Amino acid sequence: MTSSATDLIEDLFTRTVERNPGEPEFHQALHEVLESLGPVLVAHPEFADSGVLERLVEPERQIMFRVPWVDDSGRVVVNRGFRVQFNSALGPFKGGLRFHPSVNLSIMKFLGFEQTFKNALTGQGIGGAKGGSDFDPHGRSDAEIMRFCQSFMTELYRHIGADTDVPAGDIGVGGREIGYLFGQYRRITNRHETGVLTGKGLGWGGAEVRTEATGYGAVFFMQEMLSTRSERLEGKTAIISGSGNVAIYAIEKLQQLGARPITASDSTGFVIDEQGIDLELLKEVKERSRERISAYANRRPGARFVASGRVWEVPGQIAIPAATQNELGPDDAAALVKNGVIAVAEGSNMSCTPDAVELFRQAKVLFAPGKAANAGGVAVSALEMAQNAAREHWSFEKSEARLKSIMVDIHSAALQAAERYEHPGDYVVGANSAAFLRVASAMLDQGLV
Ligand code: NDP
Ligand code: 2IT
Repeated sequence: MTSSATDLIEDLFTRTVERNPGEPEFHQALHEVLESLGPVLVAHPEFADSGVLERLVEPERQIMFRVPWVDDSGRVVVNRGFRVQFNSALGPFKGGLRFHPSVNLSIMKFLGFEQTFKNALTGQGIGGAKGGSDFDPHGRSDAEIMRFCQSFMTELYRHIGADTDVPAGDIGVGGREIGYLFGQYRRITNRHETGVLTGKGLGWGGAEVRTEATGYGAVFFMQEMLSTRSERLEGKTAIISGSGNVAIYAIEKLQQLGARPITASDSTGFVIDEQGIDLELLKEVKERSRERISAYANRRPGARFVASGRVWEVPGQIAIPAATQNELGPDDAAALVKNGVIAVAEGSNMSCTPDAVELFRQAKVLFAPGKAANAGGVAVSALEMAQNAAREHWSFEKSEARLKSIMVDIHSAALQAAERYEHPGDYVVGANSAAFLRVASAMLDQGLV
């Protein structure tokens, strides 16, 4: 790489950190992307000349708003709502909503920035955004969830639309929440505008496979990575974290393809089940009765609940973190490597810390960043938008086949870009370079906006 490209990147990173103080997750995501773009910038000097990078790191719009609501005891609660509309060069803003007490502007910006690149990788016409609230859904009644969603949408509705910005789910936002949000949008606007949200119910505009898409997609990506080393999923022991949407459907697809997932977790601890996770029981505990993960071990002979300890210390050949950002640090990576892990695919966004990723690199572990491995969710969201626009409803089989081919394409695009930009086999550099090229080219075509 030439020193001018390195200088440009370092200078931009320093300036961006200075003007966005106190946003560590955003800085981390920015650093990971910028540090891999050197070779692309050398090959395409036109991007530096037109200020594309400076524009890419600044969200197009950031919205923060008050969300007042009343809990079941009659008390007024005030939460903060966010929507960071990061980049719409490739299509309407698109990305999930997260309801979790940790939500703040830094987390929204990191997720919106990542989403821009992820969505570009899918090859579809979708820009990048993220939103949510510091609302904690745990332990709240259905009525409280509904009142919160209605208040949240009462502000959000004016900022979204099928051709403007299309939210979906993320942590703490699943089918139930999307239903309440859609209901309020329809009531306020007097429009049954199916294309305004994705992840809808199957009876009112939702797409087959959207629920399963992120987990299934991560497993398809894992399958592609393994095949580059003539390895197969069959017979592999898999270590999974999380027990929400992404984890559950990663486990389902792993089992269908002959692997043996043996762990699941939540914020209280993890379970280990050497016979292989009982998927029906996990769905019962997490999707239907919304209990803590220890309830799984209580009902499953032979399974153990571990309250303090790290799921990454459980031996396995493949790993899919599927809970939250920075859930896998350097000690965890070292434990996985020591136990012989051969491939890690991020189901959660930015699951691994930079030190952990570096350890995987050194140990030649196949490593897929979230923006590539978990892109299946948003990809099927874009298929949902296409079906809504055409007033169609595709079969499960057709939708799953489309998802699979999108994941195969993302894998080969990342692999080819890694090769072209001097880091063969490095999916981080490959995914960042391929995504950057697509977004940056669109921005260049569209002039200074
Ligand atoms: P869910 O809310 O369905 O599940 C989240 C799971 O992760 C729960 O088991 C939760 O445990 C655990 N978790 C969340 N935060 C923490 C934390 N701070 N510490 C420990 N455990 C935590 O969310 P999803 O499965 O949808 O999302 C999981 C990850 O996947 C997120 O990073 C999300 O951004 C990413 N993702 C999701 C997509 C989707 O389509 N849903 C698409 C692409 C990426 P607990 O209930 O105890 O908090
Ligand atoms: O992180 C993500 O890609 C998501 N939460 C899914 C976004 C979407 O619009 O389907």
